[in-house]
Formats: sequence, C-alpha cells, structure tokens
Amino acid sequence: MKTSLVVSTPGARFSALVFRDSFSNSLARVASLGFDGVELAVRDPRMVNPAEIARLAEEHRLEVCAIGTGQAYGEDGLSFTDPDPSVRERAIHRIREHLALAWELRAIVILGLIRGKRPPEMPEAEARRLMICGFEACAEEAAKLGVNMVIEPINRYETNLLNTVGETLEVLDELGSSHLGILLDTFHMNIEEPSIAENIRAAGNRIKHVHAADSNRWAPGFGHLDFHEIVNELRSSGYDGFLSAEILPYPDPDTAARKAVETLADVLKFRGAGK
Ligand code: LER
Ligand code: MN
Repeated sequence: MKTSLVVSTPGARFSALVFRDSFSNSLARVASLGFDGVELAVRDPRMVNPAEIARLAEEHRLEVCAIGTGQAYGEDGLSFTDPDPSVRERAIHRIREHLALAWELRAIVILGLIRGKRPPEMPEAEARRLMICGFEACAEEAAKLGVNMVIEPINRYETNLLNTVGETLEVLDELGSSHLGILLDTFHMNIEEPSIAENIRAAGNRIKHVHAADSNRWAPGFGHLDFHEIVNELRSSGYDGFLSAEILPYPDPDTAARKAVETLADVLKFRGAGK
C-alpha cells in the first residue's frame, strides 16, 4: 500500500482538505512531505490543465491516484438524484469530463456526493432508480475509456443515499460493472459501521480506494481509530492501493499533513504476526 494526500484548488469549500492552493504549490509540498501520491478534488475539469498536472506529477515523482468529484455537488449543485432532469443530465456530463481527465492522468474517479440527497418529497424507490441511472451512464463511459470508478459510502449527516458498505455492495452487485469498485473512508465507516474490520472483510476484493482519516476526521494518529487493525484487514483482503488522507487541516495544514504521512508510513512498515 502507498500513501496519498487529498488536495484541491484555491477557494475549494469542502472542509476535509489540507492544501487548497495551485497544483504547482500543492504537489511540491505533498512530495516534500514524503507521500507517494496525490488525490485531486476537482470541481470542474475544464478549470484544470491535464498536461500541466501530468508534468508536475512526473517532476515530483507523485502518482495521481484518484480524482474526487464531490465539489460538483457541493459547489455547483449537480447530482444524479436532483428532481430537475437537466441538472441530472449536467451531473452525468460533468462526471464524463472527470473520466476524461482521469484517463489522461491514469487515475480512478470517485463517485461520492455527486449522487446527491433524496429530497423529502421523492419516494425512496425513485431516488434509488435515478441514482442507479446516473451510475450506469457513468459506468458505460468508464468502460469505453477503460477508466475505473469507485462508489463511496458516506455518513448519514452528509447524504441519505448509501451510508453503509453493505448498501453500496448491493448497488455494485446490481450494476455488475467490472469498472466499478468501492471506496472505503474510515471516517464514514467509524460513524456508520458496527465493525470496521468486518466491513473491510465484506468488501474484500471490491475495495479499489481508501480514504484514511481518524475518528474525528483529523489526520490518522490524532483520533482513536486503530490503523494497525485497519491496515491488517486491508492486507488480508488483498488491497494494495492507496491510503489517501482526506482530513481536516487541523491544528494547521502542515502539522496535519506531516502527522498523516508519519502515522500511515509507520503503520505500513509494521507487519502484525500472522497477518
Ligand atoms: C465526503 O465527506 C467525502 O468523504 C468525499 O470523499 C466524497 O466526495
Ligand atoms: Mn471520503
């Protein structure tokens, strides 16, 4: 497994970002801190330059592991379950653009908050149908490009659609796409799952990305999650991708980033007996 940090562009409103700066500055800082990779939270791919990002990643020897898409919902209000069909269409169109960017950077695309929230007046079955339609349209494009995507279960305070690993695995079964897997975010799991370890086992070889944050969404090591247990379970499931720190910039961005890379690198060095 490798370490990564989630970063975004200046002005990004999502709270769990350590650096929101030009990619040129952020990638230099991420590399100097010793991360293996970087995850880019991108509101609108038309606002970034893929060739420039690829050049920076190469210069700093960083892998661009994933493209986050949640700001398309959080800041532009696009979602697969919006009651307005034109908003749903624009949400799918936006993810197609994220897929094109991911293709250029050899990254995966994260489907998190872009599914939206079921509005109170919308029946559950209808919200689920619209969400599945959105996932299907994106999976079709992903298959054409050969890009992989992950669906992220997100805690109940942020959405009322797919809070748990179990619900998300059911949707993956229904979609049956070889280009779709699950993203496990330890912060959301700590809120929603009775047992983090059991749900890592349940997700097994469908785990294609991991967001690492402690119980309080601070850097791993600043809360009470057991990252040795989490990493041992991920290893047992065969996961060999990134632990990408999606964390609050507390007590300050540099301390948060340093703590994340130190804790994760330490945990990855350690091999528990029999695991
Ligand atoms: C939202 O809390 C989150 O974890 C992001 O990865 C979703 O886009
Ligand atoms: Mn996340």
